[in-house]
Amino acid sequence: MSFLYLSGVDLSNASFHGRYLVNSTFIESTLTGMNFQHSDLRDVDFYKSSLSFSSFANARASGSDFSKANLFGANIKIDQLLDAFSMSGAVLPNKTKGRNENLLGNGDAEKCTTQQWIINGHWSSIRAYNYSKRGEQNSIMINDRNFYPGKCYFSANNNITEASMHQIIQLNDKYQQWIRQRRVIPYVRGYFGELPYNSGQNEQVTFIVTQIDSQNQTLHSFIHHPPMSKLRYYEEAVKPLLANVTKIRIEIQFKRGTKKSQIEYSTNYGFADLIDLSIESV
Ligand SMILES: [Ca+2]
Repeated sequence: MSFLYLSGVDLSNASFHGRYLVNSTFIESTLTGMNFQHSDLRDVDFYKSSLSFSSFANARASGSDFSKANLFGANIKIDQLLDAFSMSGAVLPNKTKGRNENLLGNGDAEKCTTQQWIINGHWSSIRAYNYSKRGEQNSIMINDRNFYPGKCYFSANNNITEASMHQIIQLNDKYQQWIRQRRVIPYVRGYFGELPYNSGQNEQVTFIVTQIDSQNQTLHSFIHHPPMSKLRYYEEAVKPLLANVTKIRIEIQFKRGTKKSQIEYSTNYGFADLIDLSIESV
């Protein structure tokens, strides 16, 4: 048996032990308690299927789409899920919700340099700073979730009123195919705000997400204004991706606080850390 196209079927407790099912489709199917042990499930589409209590022991699942699937209680290893193409919105075996990989490099500033970001303007206008100089930032509890900002964060440092940096994400063929096939949305998360040791200096971080086509034409661009506060983890779904998008550009802008007096400017800029852009199934 090879390629199967099954949509909306019920195969509960059936066995596909050791089968070659590469490129098969099981969209919105009921596959609870299925035996997929030792199966070759590369590039299989399990979108919105119910896979609870199924076993994937020793199965190959690279490139598979588990978006919005229910994997509660399933026997599948985290390595297998990380090897899959998408686990966006899936209910994972431990009941947590799946999300896709961060497509940005060094979004968490943990290289403690601006490596992988392109600085617009003078190269030294944005830097990665060390938290330890301002006190440890090992773990921060926000909205009942733990965040680990780590050693470093980004901020601006020059005498200018604003500075910005960006990354361009080239979407691979698989992502481009997915975008044409499904409604998907870029999702930006980040730890943005005023520096923890400043208060009310009006420094600001904004970010711009731009969708670009293969001809380098801008399809859509939008400026996001995360609310500024001392400690704020921000997350927001961006406009759904257009079918012909091939690249996403994300730009982070740091703006200096308002003028303190006629001659003196505030030297404080906003900070950003844990910047994350993933593409999720809606
Ligand atoms: Ca960090």
